[in-house]
Amino acid sequence: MKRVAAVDLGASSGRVMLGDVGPDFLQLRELNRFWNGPVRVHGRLHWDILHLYRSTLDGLQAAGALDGIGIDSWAVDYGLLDSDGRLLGNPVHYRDARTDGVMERVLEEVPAAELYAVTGLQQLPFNTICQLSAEKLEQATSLLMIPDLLGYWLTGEIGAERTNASTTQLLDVRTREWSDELISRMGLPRRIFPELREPGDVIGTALPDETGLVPGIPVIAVGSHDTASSVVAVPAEHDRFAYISSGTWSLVGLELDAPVLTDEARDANFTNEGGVDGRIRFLRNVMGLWILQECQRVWGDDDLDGLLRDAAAAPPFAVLIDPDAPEFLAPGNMPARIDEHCRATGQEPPRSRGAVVRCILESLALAYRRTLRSAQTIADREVDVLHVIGGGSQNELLCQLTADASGLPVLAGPVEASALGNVLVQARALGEPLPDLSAMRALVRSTHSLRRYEPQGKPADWDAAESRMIGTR
Ligand code: LFR
Repeated sequence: MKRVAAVDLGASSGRVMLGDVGPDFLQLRELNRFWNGPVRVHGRLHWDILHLYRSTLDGLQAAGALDGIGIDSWAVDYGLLDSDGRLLGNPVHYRDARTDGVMERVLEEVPAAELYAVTGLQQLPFNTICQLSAEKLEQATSLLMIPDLLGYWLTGEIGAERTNASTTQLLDVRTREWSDELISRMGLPRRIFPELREPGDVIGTALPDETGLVPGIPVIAVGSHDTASSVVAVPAEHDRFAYISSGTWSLVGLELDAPVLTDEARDANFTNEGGVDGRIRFLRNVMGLWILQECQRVWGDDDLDGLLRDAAAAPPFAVLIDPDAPEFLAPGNMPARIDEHCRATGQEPPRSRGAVVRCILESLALAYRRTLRSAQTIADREVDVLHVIGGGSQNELLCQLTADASGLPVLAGPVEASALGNVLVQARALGEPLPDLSAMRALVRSTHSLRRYEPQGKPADWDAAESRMIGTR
């Protein structure tokens, strides 16, 4: 039996979870949960990285003795260190406007086809490559992705874990090494890209004086991209599955053994992110519950259950939006943006909160349907079950609409998929007999109950809705 802590930082909340893992045992207990989100200072959106670190330490200190600590977080963002190993400025939030228009400049340096051939990554305006192009790097000696930065503060060791490094758009998807050629063509200093590490590598030992933790706890690299960790915990029984890692974002796709780098994959903006055990996460970012979260923030309404009840009672297919439209990316007045989007597409804006929520969820379900269909065609892989994991798996209305829209049975759960993937990879590194992903997934299956949603309603209604929906980016 191993006793490990998972630090799992999402865009809207962070948590430290205690994981007990044994041959037939897998259990999580929450040690600390804390707010996370953008902090605007002089017009720039930042992460409050010291609050995240402090809250992480609070959780870890509460755990006492541990066999290991693993850290995962959202991707693409980073901290820069100076030559004394100190943080140069507060990490900037990927939704900040500093990358507006930068992608176009990047593509002038390296045409899209070449960039895709090397990295296999979807074109998103906030990829690290774009952020670095909007950054002053003269004083920087190291770039550390968020989990690597916290790992460095805990242990003093510098490095770059591969699954998260794969989201920078500067890693070669085939060799899984930094692409020196891209780095040089982008005019970026090679010195800032640290040595790569693999999920399961020991980063170092947590420094007791610095951290207040019990001496001798190893900090272990996991799938440090939260989506990589959550895909580890997909409780799949066979290969014919698709997944939606559902939270602030909906990451919709397949797990593959090798990247798909065809023109078709690039045109459909599919990404080939690095997974644990060298797998490929062939997926697309769909805007996700972010739009709903922002509506709730603007309304000052945290009664999600009430909103979902109203949405369930609202008339179906009244209005549809393209959730991937760029105007939904930045924080702001989402209900007003939805109204504007509706007017611009010749639709009467929704009149009640329930109708707005219905519109968001149906539009997400349609985006999932389209993404799942093209993933199967492009990767030439048929699926017969859709796993929905992460916080969004608790949203019953969304799960049902997802089953209806996709025509696939949905298996919902586990909720804490990233934390589970995190503790499983640690447990294996510490010697628990979990030889491969199937063993880890079998353990999740036997210890967590899933909820099944069968497709209902008329498929023709969804066909009609899809033909009404305008294109995606
Ligand atoms: C999900 C996630 C996505 C990534 C986005 C931004 O939490 O990590 O995979 O595209 O956040 O980093």
